[in-house]
Amino acid sequence: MAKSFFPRIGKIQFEGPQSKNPLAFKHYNATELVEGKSMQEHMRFAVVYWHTMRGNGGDMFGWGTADRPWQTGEGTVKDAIKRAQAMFEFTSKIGAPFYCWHDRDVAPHGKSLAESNKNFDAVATELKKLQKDTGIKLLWGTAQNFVHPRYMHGAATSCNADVFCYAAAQVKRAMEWTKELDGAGYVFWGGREGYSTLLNTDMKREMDHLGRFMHMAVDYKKKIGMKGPFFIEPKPKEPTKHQYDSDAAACLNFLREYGLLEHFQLNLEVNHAWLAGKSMEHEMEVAGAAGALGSIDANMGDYFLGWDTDQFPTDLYLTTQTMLRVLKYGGFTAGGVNFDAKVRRESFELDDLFLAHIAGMDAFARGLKAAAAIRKDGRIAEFVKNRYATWDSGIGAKIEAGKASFADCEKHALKIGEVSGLQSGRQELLESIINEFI
Ligand code: XLS
Ligand code: NI
Ligand code: NI
Repeated sequence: MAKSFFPRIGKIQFEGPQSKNPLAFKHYNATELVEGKSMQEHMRFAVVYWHTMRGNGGDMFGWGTADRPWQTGEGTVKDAIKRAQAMFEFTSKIGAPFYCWHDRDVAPHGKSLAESNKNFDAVATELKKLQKDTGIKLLWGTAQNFVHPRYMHGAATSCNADVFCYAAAQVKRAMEWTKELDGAGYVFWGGREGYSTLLNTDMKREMDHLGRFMHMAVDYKKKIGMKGPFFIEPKPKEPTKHQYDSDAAACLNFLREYGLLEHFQLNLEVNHAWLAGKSMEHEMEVAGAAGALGSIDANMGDYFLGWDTDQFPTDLYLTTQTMLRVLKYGGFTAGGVNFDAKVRRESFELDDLFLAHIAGMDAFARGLKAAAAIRKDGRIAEFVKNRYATWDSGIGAKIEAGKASFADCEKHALKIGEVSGLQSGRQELLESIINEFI
């Protein structure tokens, strides 16, 4: 067995709500059944390679702060393999069944595409071995098409066709490895697919290129017999001013316009929803209603900072609302709860990685339990159902069935003379009912 990176920490155990042990779960009990399914199966937690392994706490104003013993060396393939071992040790000890990567988190950039591919192949071969040894699975893979300077104008939406090809080649390889590593899905987050000024941008042409790119990906997926779904991850801004995949509705519109909807679902991220001025539950409803709720990137922002702070999700209202939607739409199949979250710059110790994931996993466990209890209680669902009662019979039912015209509506309105029987929306009551369960 390789050297341990977390020698002082064993496998994190469930100790129950009374426990004061910071390195134990108080609510996440992997095997506990909720609505007939284990917590582990409900949530399908994943640890991310980028923040957890590669994040160093650096920001625009300061150097990295984080103690990360695997971040040593020259950034060689050998170092990357050591880091992979740290990743699997961490993920095993925290008890998450899945992990996620970008190609370039895993292995170093080479001087050419061929060299980058070689690096990636070498580390991914080690990942395969580590997956086998630990039983940890890949939730999704993705290509990092935004860090390198070649992607300054975008990848699939770059003004330069050579860049498009480079990006396609990277996605091709990342898809191959996702398939080889049995990834449950594959993600497209449009890193720099967007623009900063229309003065230099042919937006329609860029969108057409993005549509083309996605069709090429779909074709390649068929060709290699890759099974899991593709996910698009919306985000409205950062790094560009206007990202094309701005929110769930914009992504669905893009997918419909380019005839791609049957091949894609959405991977929704809390902080991205907030940047779009939307709540996570709104985004989930939009995706769910279109049959495209695929997976979630679990994190949260800060109410007072307007950027993607990617904090660990510890807000119980958020996790409850999130799990209410997950349950409403039948649970995850290929997707899961992926912690696209990073510890604060001040939380620089190794233990903080564990503490943060425990906080997030416990918050989701409580959210799941609260959501199940709210559903069992039934008052909220019944309220919503009754609120639409006028649509269940008479003129309402006729309209829903497509059997009424404007003239029929007019006749009905003339007959009743005025609307009576409007009922209160009871928002405050409903909010206090939610509070009963939190
Ligand atoms: C960045 C995104 C990114 C994707 C994967 O804001 O959240 O991390 O999840 O490319
Ligand atoms: Ni994300
Ligand atoms: Ni993000």
